[in-house]
Amino acid sequence: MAGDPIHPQVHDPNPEPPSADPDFILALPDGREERIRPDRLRTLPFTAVPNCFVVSTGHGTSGPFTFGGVTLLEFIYALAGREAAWSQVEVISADGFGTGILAGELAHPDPAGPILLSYTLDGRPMTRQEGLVRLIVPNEKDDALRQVKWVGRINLKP
Ligand SMILES: Nc1nc2c(c(=O)[nH]1)N[C@H]1C(S)=C(S)[C@@H](COP(=O)(O)O)O[C@H]1N2
Ligand SMILES: [Mo]
Repeated sequence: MAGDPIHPQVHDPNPEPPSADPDFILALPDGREERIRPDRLRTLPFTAVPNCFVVSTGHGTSGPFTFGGVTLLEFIYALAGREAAWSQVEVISADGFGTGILAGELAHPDPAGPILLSYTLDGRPMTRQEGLVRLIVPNEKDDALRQVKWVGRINLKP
């Protein structure tokens, strides 16, 4: 579907951040919205995932990288509560690029590693150009259509 940020079948990666502002919005299943500052992620449990690759049809494969941050599941539990009812999560950047994740992907992580809201790359903070906060989907090894840089909005869908 052309222009659908959640299903970009092919994509030329955007190298430039859409803005300097790294805050992002969390939309809860009931429609309430909260603005999240990236520093907030540092107060949540830290997980590092080694052997991650960013596989671009443009510039080829880069990595392996160790990305670190909070698992998307821990983030949702901390901010929305463990009892919140949601079946899908959309993670979207202000440049109009995004991906959808099913609850089951978070409940049963792939052996490659859990899906992360990542803010470190090989042990140092990610630059804004690199994403600053970036979704990392460790089992995506043949494309980078889910490795969303510059997370701008997380929508929890009932
Ligand atoms: N926000 C955002 N994230 C994105 C993209 C983009 O255009 N915007 N491109 C994707 C694609 S197609 C690729 S190949 C990788 C490139 O990541 P890199 O710039 O770290 O190499 O980012 C992915 N994440
Ligand atoms: Mo790509």
